[in-house]
Amino acid sequence: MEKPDKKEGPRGGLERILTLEIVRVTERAAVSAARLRGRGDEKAADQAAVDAMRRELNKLPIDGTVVIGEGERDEAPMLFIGEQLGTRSGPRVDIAVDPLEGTTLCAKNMAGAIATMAMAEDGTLLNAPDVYMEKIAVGPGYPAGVVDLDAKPEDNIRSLAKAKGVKPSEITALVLDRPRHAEVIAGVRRAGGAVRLITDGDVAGVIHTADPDATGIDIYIGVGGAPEGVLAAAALRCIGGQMECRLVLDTEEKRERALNMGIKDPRKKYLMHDMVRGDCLFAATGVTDGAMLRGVKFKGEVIETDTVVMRSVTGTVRWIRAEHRELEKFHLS
Ligand code: VTB
Repeated sequence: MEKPDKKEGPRGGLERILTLEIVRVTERAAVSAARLRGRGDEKAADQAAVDAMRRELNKLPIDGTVVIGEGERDEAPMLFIGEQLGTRSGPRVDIAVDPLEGTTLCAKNMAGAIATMAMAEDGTLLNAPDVYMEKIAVGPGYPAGVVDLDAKPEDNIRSLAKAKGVKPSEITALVLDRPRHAEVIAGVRRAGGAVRLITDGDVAGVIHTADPDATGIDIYIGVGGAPEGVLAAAALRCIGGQMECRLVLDTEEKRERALNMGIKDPRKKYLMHDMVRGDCLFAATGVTDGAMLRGVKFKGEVIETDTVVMRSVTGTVRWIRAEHRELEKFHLS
């Protein structure tokens, strides 16, 4: 008898067909948010992306549960953690969403806003509360443990340079431009490394490390949102690389919230495979033009979108430039 192919589902892995389905989801969210680029209204742009993403997710043949979403039920009317999505007739899956990653970037019409989501086998995504998370990430091709979340930034830069076979001065770290990162930035520079600062958008920031030749980024270091951390881990799991993270649970209230989500050790160091334990899919569509993806283009009769979609089972990464001609589907008027 032929063995069921793990790569094709339905018994194992995620259905291959869902790869294209999640592209539709991020495309719709990106188009809806893009209509509100540069209006200075973060909330409205985020809400538009949420509505579109939810509408589309509910059409998918899945029995999905939001594990990374817009917040808990009482604070988010849609795509809240625990919300059930899909037609409920397909495979059970965990869903992580960030309908508009970089709301400020979108509101100010600055580079790098994306609509993004990940889908994984049931019960395999870390259920992270919406708190800060310490993160360090590098791309594929390095020995395991080449960088360490608990090491000094300068030591990580030196270790990475050695593994890459270059001088520390040829290493560039991507860091969110925040006062809390003063010491990280100083440490990278003390080792001789360069820093590239971003104002927002560390999901794409982590993904940049996977292709240093193209992006000029070797390592991501810093404290960002935990939901963004899990989404980035899903992407990196598809394309390869290493990531280490720790939730910042610095108050009793946060520790309590985490405990309610099943997190018993508040100081646990999560490796990529702890955050995304099973097969997963990841997709992101550009809202504004960015280094990774082009933003949505409104061209009268045609809307263009630019999406990357990844699948961990095979490691395939697809870049999908789409021209949409049936515009009613975007519910824009
Ligand atoms: C990061 C970044 C996001 O939040 O996670 C950041 O990737 C962290 O929070 O795009 P602070 O802004 O409070 O520093 C975002 O900027 C927005 O979600």
